[in-house]
Amino acid sequence: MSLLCFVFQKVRTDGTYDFPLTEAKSAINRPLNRYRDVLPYDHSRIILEHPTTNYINASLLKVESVQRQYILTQGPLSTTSQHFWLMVWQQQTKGIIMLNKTIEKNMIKCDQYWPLGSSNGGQDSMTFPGVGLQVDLVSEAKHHHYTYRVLRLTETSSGNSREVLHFHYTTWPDFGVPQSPEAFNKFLNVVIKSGSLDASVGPAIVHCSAGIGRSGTFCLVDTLLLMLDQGVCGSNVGTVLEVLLDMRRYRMGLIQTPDQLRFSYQAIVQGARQRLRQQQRATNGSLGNGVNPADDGSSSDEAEEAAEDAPPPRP
Ligand code: PTR
Ligand code: PTR
Ligand code: PTR
Repeated sequence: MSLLCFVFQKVRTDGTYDFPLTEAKSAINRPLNRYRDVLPYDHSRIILEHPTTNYINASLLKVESVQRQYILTQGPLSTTSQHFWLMVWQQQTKGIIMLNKTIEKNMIKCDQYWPLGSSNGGQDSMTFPGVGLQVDLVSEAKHHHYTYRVLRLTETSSGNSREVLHFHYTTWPDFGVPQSPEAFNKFLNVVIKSGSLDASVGPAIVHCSAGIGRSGTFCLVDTLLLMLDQGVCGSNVGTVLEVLLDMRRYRMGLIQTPDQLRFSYQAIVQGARQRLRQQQRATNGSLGNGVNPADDGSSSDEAEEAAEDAPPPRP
């Protein structure tokens, strides 16, 4: 067994907790779970305010040391898309991070919960009368590995509305990894720059099909890079594993394969290098010597990619 598989095995044994799952397993809520074996613990589940149900398969994951919070959830079922939007509204979420496609391996892995748009042969608007909400597609921009959408969420009774940003990574297979750490970090940078992960807005919602494998990978990489930014830790193996084991207390099964764990390390290292280069460029710029010792020759590529995939403006 390789070292990586050994380490992953340790994550699975040490990172499996026996917290109660009473609500998720109750007869009335069972049909609201996409997978029988992926459930939110009672202690961290999101509680909806609604006359007929308070349940959704979603967990609040908190990283106290850097004040980051995420809501991890399953890809909505056709019966639970309305609960998903109610959660977005009630939690004051600014950004939704979607890491799967609605159909994978010829199977439906997630409901088409947002309007596809008339330019894609769909509708520009969807209504969810059961929760009194309407969702409109405002704009859509397709990039190589992701699509960025602006949606408008309206409470139909009051007419109050909010913009919600939709960051949809489109090339990450389930139980697989993204094409490269660079492609993933570019996406992560766009999400970070939008302000959707900031502590001043409601928790971002991160989902894939089960809301554990790809979603766990996203959160682990983002948190470790934030810790590095804030000087909270070094990116040594111990810290990465400690953070992952702690995250697994909030939602089960985060990171599903040894490859996803390996990819997390690679993306953390690539993201850390990128930040270092940016810092050194900024320092050299302020010194005005024009020399960048840490530059590995990729800066012109980065500039081109940055231009191609320019992050959305901060609303
Ligand atoms: N079977 C492969 C190996 O041993 O190298 C890879 C692998 C190992 C995959 C362990 C997953 C592993 O963890 P688990 O058996 O808990 O899924
Ligand atoms: N029981 C399902 C399965 O093993 O297929 C649960 C599952 C499905 C778990 C998808 C993880 C999955 O991947 P992700 O969390 O990345 O959607
Ligand atoms: N190709 C670059 C990369 O992802 O490495 C593109 C890029 C670089 C995009 C940096 C965003 C970046 O963030 P910042 O705006 O901080 O430069």
